[in-house]
Amino acid sequence: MKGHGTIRLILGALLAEAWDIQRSQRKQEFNMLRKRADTFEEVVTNEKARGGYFATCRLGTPGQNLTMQLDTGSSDIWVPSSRAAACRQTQIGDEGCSFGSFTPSSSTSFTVVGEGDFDIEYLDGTSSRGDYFTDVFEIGGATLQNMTMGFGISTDIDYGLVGVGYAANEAIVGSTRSSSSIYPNLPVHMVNEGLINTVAYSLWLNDLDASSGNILFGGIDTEKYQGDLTRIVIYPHQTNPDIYTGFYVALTSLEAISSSGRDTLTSESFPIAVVLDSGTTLSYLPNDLASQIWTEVGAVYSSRYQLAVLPCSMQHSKGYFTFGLGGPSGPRISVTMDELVIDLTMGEAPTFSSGQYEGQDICALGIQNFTSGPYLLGDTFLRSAYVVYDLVNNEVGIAATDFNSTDSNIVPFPSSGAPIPSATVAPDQSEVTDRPAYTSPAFEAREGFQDASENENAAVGLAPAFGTVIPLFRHLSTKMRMIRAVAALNSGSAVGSRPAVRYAGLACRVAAINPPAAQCYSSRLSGLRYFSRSPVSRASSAAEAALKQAKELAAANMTPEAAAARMTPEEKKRLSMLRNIGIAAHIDSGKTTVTERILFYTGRVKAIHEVRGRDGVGAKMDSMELERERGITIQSAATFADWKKTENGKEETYHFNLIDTPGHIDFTIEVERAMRVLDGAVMVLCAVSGVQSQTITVDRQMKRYNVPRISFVNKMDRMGANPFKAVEMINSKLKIAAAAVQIPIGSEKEFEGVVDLIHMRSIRNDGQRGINVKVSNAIPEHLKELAEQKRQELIEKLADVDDEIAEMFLEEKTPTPEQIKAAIRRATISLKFTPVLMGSALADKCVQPMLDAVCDYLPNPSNVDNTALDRSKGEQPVNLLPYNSLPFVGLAFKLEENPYGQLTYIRVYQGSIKKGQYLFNSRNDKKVRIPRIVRMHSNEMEDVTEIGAGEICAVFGVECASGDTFTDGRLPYGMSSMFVPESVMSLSIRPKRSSDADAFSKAMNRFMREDPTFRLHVDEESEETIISGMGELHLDIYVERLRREYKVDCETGKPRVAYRETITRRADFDYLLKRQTGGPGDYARVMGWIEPNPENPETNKFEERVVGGTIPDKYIAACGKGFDEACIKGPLLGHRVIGAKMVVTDGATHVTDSSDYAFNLAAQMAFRKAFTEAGGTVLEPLMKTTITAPAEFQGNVLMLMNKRGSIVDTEVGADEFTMVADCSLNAMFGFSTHLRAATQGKGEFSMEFSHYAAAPPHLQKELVAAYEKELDAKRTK
Ligand SMILES: Nc1nc2c(ncn2[C@@H]2O[C@H](COP(=O)(O)OP(=O)(O)OP(=O)(O)O)[C@@H](O)[C@H]2O)c(=O)[nH]1
Ligand SMILES: [Mg+2]
Repeated sequence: MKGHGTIRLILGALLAEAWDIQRSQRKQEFNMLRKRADTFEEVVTNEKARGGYFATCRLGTPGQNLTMQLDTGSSDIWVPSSRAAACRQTQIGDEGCSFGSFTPSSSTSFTVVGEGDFDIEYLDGTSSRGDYFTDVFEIGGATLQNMTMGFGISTDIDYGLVGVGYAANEAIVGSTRSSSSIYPNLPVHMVNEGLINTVAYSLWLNDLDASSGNILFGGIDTEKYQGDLTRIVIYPHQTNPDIYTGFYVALTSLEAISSSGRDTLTSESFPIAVVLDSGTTLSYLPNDLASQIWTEVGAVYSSRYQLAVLPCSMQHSKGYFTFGLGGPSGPRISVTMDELVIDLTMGEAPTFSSGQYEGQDICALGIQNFTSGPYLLGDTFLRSAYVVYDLVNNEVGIAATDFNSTDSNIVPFPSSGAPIPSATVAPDQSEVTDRPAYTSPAFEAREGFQDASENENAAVGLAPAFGTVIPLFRHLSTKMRMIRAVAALNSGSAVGSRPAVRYAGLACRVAAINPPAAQCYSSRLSGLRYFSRSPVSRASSAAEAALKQAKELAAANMTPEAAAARMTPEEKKRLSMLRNIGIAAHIDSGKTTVTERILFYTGRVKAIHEVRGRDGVGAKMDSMELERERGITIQSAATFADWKKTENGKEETYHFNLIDTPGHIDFTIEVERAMRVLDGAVMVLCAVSGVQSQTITVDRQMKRYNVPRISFVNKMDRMGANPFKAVEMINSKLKIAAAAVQIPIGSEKEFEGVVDLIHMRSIRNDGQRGINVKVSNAIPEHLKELAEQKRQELIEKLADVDDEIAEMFLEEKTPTPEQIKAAIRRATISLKFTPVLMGSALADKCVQPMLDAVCDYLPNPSNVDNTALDRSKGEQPVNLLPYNSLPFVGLAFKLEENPYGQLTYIRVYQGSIKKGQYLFNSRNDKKVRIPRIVRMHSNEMEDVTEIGAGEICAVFGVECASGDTFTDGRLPYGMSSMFVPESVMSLSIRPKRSSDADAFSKAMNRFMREDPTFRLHVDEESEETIISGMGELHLDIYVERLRREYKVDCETGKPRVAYRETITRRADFDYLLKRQTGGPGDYARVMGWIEPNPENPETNKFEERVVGGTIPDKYIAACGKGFDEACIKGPLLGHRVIGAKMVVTDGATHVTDSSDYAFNLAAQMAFRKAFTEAGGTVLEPLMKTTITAPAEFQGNVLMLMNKRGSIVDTEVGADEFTMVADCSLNAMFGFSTHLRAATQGKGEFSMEFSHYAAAPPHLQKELVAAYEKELDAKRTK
């Protein structure tokens, strides 16, 4: 059958014309060359715009050229009439279809044999009707007299078809037409005419990027496949075992394989009768199997396109599927992802407008679902399988296609009924009747499928040495790789696209304007065609059903208003007492120390242990051995606690979920994800240093996720402590209104407590570890004036951000403590203000008032806006409300492996979950059972049976990715993901002992799963495993963890910098690619210029300004892809090129030798050649480096810095100075040692990526020379 799911486009007449001329000239040559005795070979061309393989045929006397689709799913040849209405759309000149159509009056041998008897309809609802006629038909050099064919007078398909299926499947069979008997169709006629020996042929479609393949009548070509050709039986007609109607074979297994593992996918329907159908663009499998495939690749169902779609970039995924046919010992065909990601359009690809793939190009997945048979293996499968169709023995021979084949070794079938040459029969085919139990796979491979990005930092799977084999990719020659790489960019991006050539609708929408789906797929099948089941059922696929159900639900009594009205007073109370908070700040400001006090005062820990404490125990929240040793936090840790707050003599219990985050920039992702899910934060500042470099980073993160904060100035016991400086710095540097709500009583060593400016009272700590809080209405006499002044400042600041206070201020009224508190709460929650508290965690002073402030000023879950994206409404944002009675929506924000298994942290946004309940991952609609729910207390956990709306918990046994949304299946919601910063540093790594390879790859997989800023890839050239991350410390920690947690000692290379390349001025190019290699050559000429991209120095741009069509559009797209490809590996160092623009203005083509490939290559070469002239430059990352050290070392530090970068700012405090410099990352390796030496170990520094800038000339020279040497070494190897 033809084109189910075919993407058809109305091609411009120009393009079609060029194509036709080219094809007919080539064909003549070809036929003369390739004709062999007993076999006939015809080149078939992959017409992506029409979703099928086309051959050029000749009809009539004299011959009329027609380009016709080759279809193993039907059995008739038919041609459209030149007068058919469908042809008017694509007409060239006055008459005819662009792919050719038939004019009977111009043929002297035309004879009508069945007037009005021809009537065929295909599975996608398209049809053709008219007469049967006989005439001369030529294909592949074979001429057939009196071939019976259909004449499509009334058709909605504008090209002819050559059906090569069983004759018993002809449209006429079983119909009530006057001459309803079988006639010899093409393969049978070829045998009857003595042209071939048996009714059999082989089909080689080659890979998606190759534009052509071939059909070989009467033989096989042993050069076109790899491994053994295996024979399996074709299923006969269901009710009559003597009749064969289609190429039904048994699909008996399916495996998904990627770098992260391998899954066996199962189906209720195994063994599945699948039709091998070259006329179908995509493949269609039963729902249960298709949905597992979608889960593996992260495809989503688009109701707009009525297809499972995925980002086009998934074509780079290194995962693949292995199809097992004909039982356990039958042929196995692997289909890689680059064969399964199909462009939706020939022009600009549509993009996801929201959701997890927002902004990415949309492609169709090559495997779709049908709710019932016939299931089809179409071109997306057949390209990877070399198939021999033996219609006499009712067998097919299958082997993996050799994409790389350039040779031919044709073996004809010796006689009629001879078995397929060189093929062995699959044993145990009878075992295919065993139906395996349907089980949900663990989706081990899913993670690996997602490794689809193509940049140098991307994880593209582990080196084969570490247990991952990536077949198919490994035997490719260099040329093949080139060609594949072209396709790798084949995402229909904006390059040179003509807006007119766009997505034109699926299957049957060429002529009709937006027909409803049901109409589109309606079945009007005539005759006894066996593919008669209407795919209307497809519209009610599982995914759509879920969306429909969700819509109904929304309409029902599930509105937030309805839920709010139903909310019980207990639930209202529960919510108002809940706080989800994070502690975030600059390195070493005392976050973990503060958290330890919180745990102690709330009774969660019995004793306080210090970070780097003498007792050697370490703080509760720094549970990792490495954290305790180094005295730094590496991973954020979650805990929960109940805080009893007393207000006006009344005690109330608040429930806190709390996350302590690391301060070091290398672990910034931990802060990022905490901020993504928390409702409020405590920003800790050092009383001496105030706002520091990391405070600024953390501030940015809080702002990114709209997180309200209170500020806590810690270390008030330190020499030089000055909380007011910190307040001033928050105002000036973070640009957020801040005012102290306390002032210190005593300072430095004499620091004893604070004056609460709101109630004008003093607060001191008392008892063991300050466990008691003593409040007194007496303010020390010497502080009264300062307290009044600071209270006034607080009110004035509030007046700036709060209308109510502003009004009172104007009216010169003094607000009451309650009014002040209410105003602070309003202003804090609306992100306009932060109240500043102070104390000393280490000295156990004034932590409790900070906890009261968390209750007073930070929001409860119902005070913050959390939104999800409604997939059923084009990803429209919808508010989530933390009511238990609403359907469940939660976000998995962090994954962690612990001794008990995979732990997933979930923030529950609405609804609740119970232990044992099922949830659905909204990314892939996969259902998971939640066997265990816990609340985390650092590395310990407490089991709970239920968790309510607004809470944070962790669950076991859930396979997902960080950032996945879970629902209870009632809402089609997803949530936006978080920001993941770029990594700037990488190093090569290798386990010292080869026996550690398994443990190494296990560890790496885990680290990547847990930490999105940690990436791994294998350098294709050196085959080295390269890890990359946020900095030296980040990578160091992982190497150390490998050693400790996995007992794997590693050798690491020198840390490397992620350089970039760019151009600085315009340079013209005129490049001619002309190669002749015996067969068809390569010819492309491109002219234009390259220049720095004026719009964005970080991105590249391709522009087409060709006038007069010297380069046709399709080659323009190839040029664009060539440019993109050239930018991946820059000419200077092989690093990515950024900020370049290529403009193509002119060029030339050759009738036979020009191709996408040639233009792609020409554009690449042109770019590379012009690069030097355009001032090609190496860019290096500059790091914003902040150094703080005692003032006496300023001179030393200045000397250190002079060599490394330019100083941006220096601030000299009482006894410390802070220097900010933009430094070359390259110069900063080993800096900590130098800084330690220069400051007697008292200096500190932090580093954060700032921007890319030109590397100094001497460094560029050095780098380029080293790269060239490396290349030379490789060439001579
Ligand atoms: N003098 C003084 N030192 C403190 C205070 N609070 C914490 N420290 C010390 O500061 C150092 C860092 O404390 P941590 O609690 O680990 O700081 P952190 O912010 O959690 O550090 P990272 O998580 O690594 O960013 C430790 O040596 C603490 O003992 C304080 O109030 N006063
Ligand atoms: Mg810490």
